[in-house]
Amino acid sequence: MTNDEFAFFLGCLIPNRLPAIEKASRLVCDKLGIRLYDMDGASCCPAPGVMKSFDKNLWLKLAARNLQISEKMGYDLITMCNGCYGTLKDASMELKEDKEKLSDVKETLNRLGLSFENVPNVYHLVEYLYFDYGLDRIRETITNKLNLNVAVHYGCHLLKPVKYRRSENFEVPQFFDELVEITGAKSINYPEKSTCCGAGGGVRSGMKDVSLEIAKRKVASIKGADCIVTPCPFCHMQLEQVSNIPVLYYTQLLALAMDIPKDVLGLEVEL
Ligand code: 9S8
Ligand code: 9S8
Ligand code: COM
Repeated sequence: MTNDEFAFFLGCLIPNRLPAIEKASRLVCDKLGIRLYDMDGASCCPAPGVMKSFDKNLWLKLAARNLQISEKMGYDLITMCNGCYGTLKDASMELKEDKEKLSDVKETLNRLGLSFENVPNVYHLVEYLYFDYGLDRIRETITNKLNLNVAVHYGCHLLKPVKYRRSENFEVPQFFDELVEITGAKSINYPEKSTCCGAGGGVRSGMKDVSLEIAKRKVASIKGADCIVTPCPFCHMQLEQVSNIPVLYYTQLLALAMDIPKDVLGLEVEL
């Protein structure tokens, strides 16, 4: 259990492509009393489906350099992105569980003049809100109940690998639906709810057509929703390309339920 203070890992996509997600997340965390500290010198996590598939050793060392920054700040690390979570959580667990890997990584970081002693814990903001912060405390901040039907998309790295994730049921998870429903919205079921958005693992860059096909099939299976809600900027960007209903990141939905005005959030969606 932490005391709601974190090193805030932004990753690449949110600051470069989707700054409104950062804005909503900072405002929401501020309301919830969660303090976020910027990580000077952080790099790409690096992306799990891309870098980890090519070179596990380099992947681990680059991830460890980011973990080292959070350790030196004296906080655990929190991220808004499934992919960043996939890398940094899994890297931190591997380093906690494997002494040989840890000493190899330490040696590399030492050569760069960096000391690395204690591997920090890593959280995904959405997982943290549900499993640690708690629905009851979030509920107290909701002043504008939303009358919306929502298609919830979890994405892959929030749920897998199961040994490093916290969901109660990995095939039919509920925690994100519950987080969505405390805003007053209703999570509707749809056939492709548990599938990948089609972007991850380098598919969006390497096989654009296949990637779009997967996203289209997913979105076409959604009926009767006012919007899609995601916990991942990469899924967010991907689904937005093919959706004719708005795609919101979770903290944007929560911000609306906290009655934070749309223009403050930089949101132009009609809901
Ligand atoms: S960093 Fe670089 S490409 Fe990205 S957003 Fe999330 S995954 Fe980590
Ligand atoms: S991007 Fe975000 S997490 Fe992933 S690999 Fe499958 S789904 Fe969309
Ligand atoms: C998806 C990240 S969120 S990656 O493409 O699998 O690395």
